[in-house]
Amino acid sequence: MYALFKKLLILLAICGAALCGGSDAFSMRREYRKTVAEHPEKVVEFLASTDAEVRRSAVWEYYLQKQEKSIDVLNKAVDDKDFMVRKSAIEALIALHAKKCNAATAVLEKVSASEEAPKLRQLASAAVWPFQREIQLLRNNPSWDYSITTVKSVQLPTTGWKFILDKEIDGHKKGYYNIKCDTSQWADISVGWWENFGYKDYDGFAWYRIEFTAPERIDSNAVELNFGAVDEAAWIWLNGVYLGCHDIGLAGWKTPFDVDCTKELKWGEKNILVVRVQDAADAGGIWKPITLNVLK
Ligand SMILES: [Ca+2]
Repeated sequence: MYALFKKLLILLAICGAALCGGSDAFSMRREYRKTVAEHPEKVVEFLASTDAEVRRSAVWEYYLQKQEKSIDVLNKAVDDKDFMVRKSAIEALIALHAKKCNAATAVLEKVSASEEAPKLRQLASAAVWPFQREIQLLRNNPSWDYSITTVKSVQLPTTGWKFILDKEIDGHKKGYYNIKCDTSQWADISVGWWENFGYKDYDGFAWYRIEFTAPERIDSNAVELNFGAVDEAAWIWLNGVYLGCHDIGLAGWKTPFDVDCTKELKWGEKNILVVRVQDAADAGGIWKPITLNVLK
């Protein structure tokens, strides 16, 4: 009987410690706030807290205290398993990037290429990716009340494309999208997964380029390029002008999308379409045909 009573007492003591002690999230956060308020330098002790909210606060506080000297901590935090911790780290990096901190820019470029959450990748990209343009499709134009008909559809060539890998993720800095880009070192490729054209197991960035002749001018209200599917993300230029991107993460590999090129298309002439593709996993590339749609 006494043994049972003793066991019960021990059990009560354990439960009491769990309830009042320092292991639950609220007390961890309380402990963090109290400690950092009294000893700001002790923030480093909380960077690896098991509580994500404490980690997030600590990363941000560390950045506020150390500014440029917080790069190593931020570089680590962008790989945190928690979305909000990564978001705080990216926001701190963006603030440093705005102050011309090159190390922050370099980390953001890495994040904009490797972050798995599309929202965070776009947040980083918006700061460092030099091309920004929202895709405005005729059907999404709020001032367009009329029905839309496709008056002509032309499928772009599926063969005769030029292709180059972009392992350093700097093709845009090398001007791969330019009309006059030297493509003598680019390989030949067709529409289809690049794994089928000798790039087995390649995950990363690559660029595609095709020359095509547009139809003679047709009376129309808009011209759009429809991409059947690009595995997984795509950034598009027509005749050297950025049209926009399709970047919705891994799920984007099979999703058709459209981009407007009403102003950029050269009717009845040669046009140059350039597509930067990112593939993060499995097969990659422009694997379904692209169609030019003339809308009225
Ligand atoms: Ca893929």
